Amino acid sequence: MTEASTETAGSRTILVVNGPNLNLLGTREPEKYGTSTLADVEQLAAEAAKAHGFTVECVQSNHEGVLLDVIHAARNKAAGIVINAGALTHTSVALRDALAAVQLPAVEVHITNVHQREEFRHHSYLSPVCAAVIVGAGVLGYKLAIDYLAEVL
Ligand code: CA2
Repeated sequence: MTEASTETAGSRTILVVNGPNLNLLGTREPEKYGTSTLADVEQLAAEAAKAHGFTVECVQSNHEGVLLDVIHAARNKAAGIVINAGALTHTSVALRDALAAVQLPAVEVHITNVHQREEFRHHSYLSPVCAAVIVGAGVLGYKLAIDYLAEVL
């Protein structure tokens, strides 16, 4: 079998996952999260991916179970994952287990510098199973995450 024929159909797709409340981006608390909307972030991600010959699949959900299903499905569709799990970052063993199970390179992104915020935001269940973590770079962090994945994939 040639190398090309072993490639899965979705191997140039990067899954971009946004968790709870990130649908509110650009509509509330601009001093904290900036003025870009979720649609802006998804466009930024798509453009960054395109520059490297990748495409993105973008999903936002306020429901942990939906996020788990999307991560499981990525196993057969995506080459890597960019994830901002929102507050679930600090609570969800289930999301960590899902990321570990799919064995795809993942980058954890946070718009804000969580280490400058409340103590409970300093711990992430996801960081130990992610290849890289980008915090505090604003929405630029999504582009940096895709640049990184394109480099290592
Ligand atoms: O800095 C980040 O990206 C966070 O993942 C954002 C989460 C927070 O719980 C994490 O600790 C850090 C909160 C997402 C809420 O998003 C909003 C956006 C605009 C307005 C209101 C909420």
